[in-house]
Amino acid sequence: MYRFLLIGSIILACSTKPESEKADVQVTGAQSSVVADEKSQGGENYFIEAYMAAVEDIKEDPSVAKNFEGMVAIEGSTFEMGGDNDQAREDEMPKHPVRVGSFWMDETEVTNAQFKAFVDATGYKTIAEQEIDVDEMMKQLPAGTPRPDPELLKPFSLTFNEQAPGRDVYYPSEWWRMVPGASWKYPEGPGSTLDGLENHPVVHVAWYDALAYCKWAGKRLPTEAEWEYAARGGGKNGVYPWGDESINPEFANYWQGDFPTKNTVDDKFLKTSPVKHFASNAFGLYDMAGNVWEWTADWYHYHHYYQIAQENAVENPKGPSKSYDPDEPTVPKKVIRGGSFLCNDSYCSGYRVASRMKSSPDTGMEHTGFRCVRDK
Ligand SMILES: [Ca+2]
Ligand SMILES: [Ca+2]
Repeated sequence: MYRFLLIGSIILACSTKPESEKADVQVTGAQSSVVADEKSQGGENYFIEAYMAAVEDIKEDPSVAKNFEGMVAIEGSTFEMGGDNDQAREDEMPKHPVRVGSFWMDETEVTNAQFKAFVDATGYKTIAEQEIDVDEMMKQLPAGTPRPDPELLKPFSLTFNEQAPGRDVYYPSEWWRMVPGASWKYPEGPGSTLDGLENHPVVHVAWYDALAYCKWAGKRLPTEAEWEYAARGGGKNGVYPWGDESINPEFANYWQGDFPTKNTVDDKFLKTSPVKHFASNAFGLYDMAGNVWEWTADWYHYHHYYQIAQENAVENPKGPSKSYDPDEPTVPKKVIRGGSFLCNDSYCSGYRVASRMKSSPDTGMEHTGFRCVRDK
């Protein structure tokens, strides 16, 4: 999903598509080429400049930055990064040696209470809460594109909707719904609250929002390599943070049943769960499998491991300079890790320690959060 394209596609849909297709948020090549090009990776379109400016405005809070409570010290080492079992996808290959330095990592995903403390201190507004600057948007669309109905461009975020059973194929564009007013504060949209969710991971945060939080806290996002090393908890070739035993509802918050039509909720959580509900891995890190996906610092590139794999361990890799996702080649994406309450073996198996997924950095979703690290 790519917020910038979603908005662009709404505007273009208003002028070029029949009524019946207006709700279709599937990104097409034609739309993508109009509103996104390589520049968007360099932060040169208006929106990304604005997002980065908001991050730059955030000041580190010295009292938070000195606080190591809730963080785990991780000793650096060399490990084998990449796919371990027959579920591994092409982008997890080849497995290759990587050396990461020592660092501190948040033992849990950043919670709603923690994110609220950040917002209270800084007044930061997440991307999902921001009004869309239609004038700027129009400048980046073909001349003559009609102005959209402002009602269609209210701030929104994406929530998941279980699908009716009985079909052969389902598409993400159908199970994700643009909900006006949904944001980290109102995870299901207007009327929903965070009551009782203080200790759940914050969601609907875009990569830039995560960056802003990390900066305030004197932290940073983990690299993809740091994240995988941490998830493995010192294990060598384990498939999951706990080892090789198949996932079951006692180990993590994921999706039991048929995705995306029937969640049997054997783990008791339809959506997010309180952090630390499930056991930690050997490093003392919680929810490295499931609950919510976690942003990493790195761009996603499908062939990245082939590009860097060598016999000698790569030192502290920081990801490729450019993103490439063959599914949506014009959309730059960051790596997300660990899977979410929506993952199961029939769909993404994202809770495997080597599993890679990707998401556009301007887009918050109901199943995506983050945790931070600090140099050691
Ligand atoms: Ca669940
Ligand atoms: Ca997680």
